[in-house]
Amino acid sequence: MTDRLTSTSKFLSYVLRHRPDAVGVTLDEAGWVPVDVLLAALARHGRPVTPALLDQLVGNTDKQRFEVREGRIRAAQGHTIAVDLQLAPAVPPTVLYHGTVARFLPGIRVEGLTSGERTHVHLSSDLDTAARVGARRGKPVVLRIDAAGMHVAGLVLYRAANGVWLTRHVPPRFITLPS
Ligand code: HQG
Repeated sequence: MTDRLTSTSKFLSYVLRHRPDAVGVTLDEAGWVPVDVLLAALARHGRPVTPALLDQLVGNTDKQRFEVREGRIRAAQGHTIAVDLQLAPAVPPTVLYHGTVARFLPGIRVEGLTSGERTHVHLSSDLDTAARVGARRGKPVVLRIDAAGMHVAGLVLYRAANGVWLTRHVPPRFITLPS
């Protein structure tokens, strides 16, 4: 991505996941805001985004962080504000992965994976993606999650529009730490 795309993507993520009030917009209960309302608000706050740039962000970025539907936009996942994405529970693949770093392992051993500030724990369907997620914080450690076991135990998993898997909590018994 170009610098402009990256910085715009980060600011839009901030607004649509965490702080819509930063530009004076309100999200509906599922996290949506009309595109024209958002673009006007961004311009008013000195962060103008053209429709063409927005199209690029929605269509072409690596992670498909944003969804556009019927003239509205939302973040596909990653929220800290309370939204109900209205995703249907999904049957997960047998194994999912979570990328983290060694300093979090003692907590994870005891509590499992918790969502922290966010509404959900984020899981990836492939090792490489999980390693990249972990690498944001240091040397990545990839945990193997027994997603089939979670499903059988009645724990609910969701697949966001961009393929990220979401769940409220992963208890320790479903986590294999690297040896
Ligand atoms: C850790 C980015 C101690 C957890 C990424 C993680 C992802 C615990 C951190 C998305 C713990 C939370 C989400 C426990 C979990 N004790 N530490 N019991 N349970 N943790 O950022 O998964 O670029 O909220 O391992 O690519 O790192 O923003 O979650 O390290 O898809 O689109 O607590 O954010 O996407 O960190 O990342 P985060 P995450 P974007």
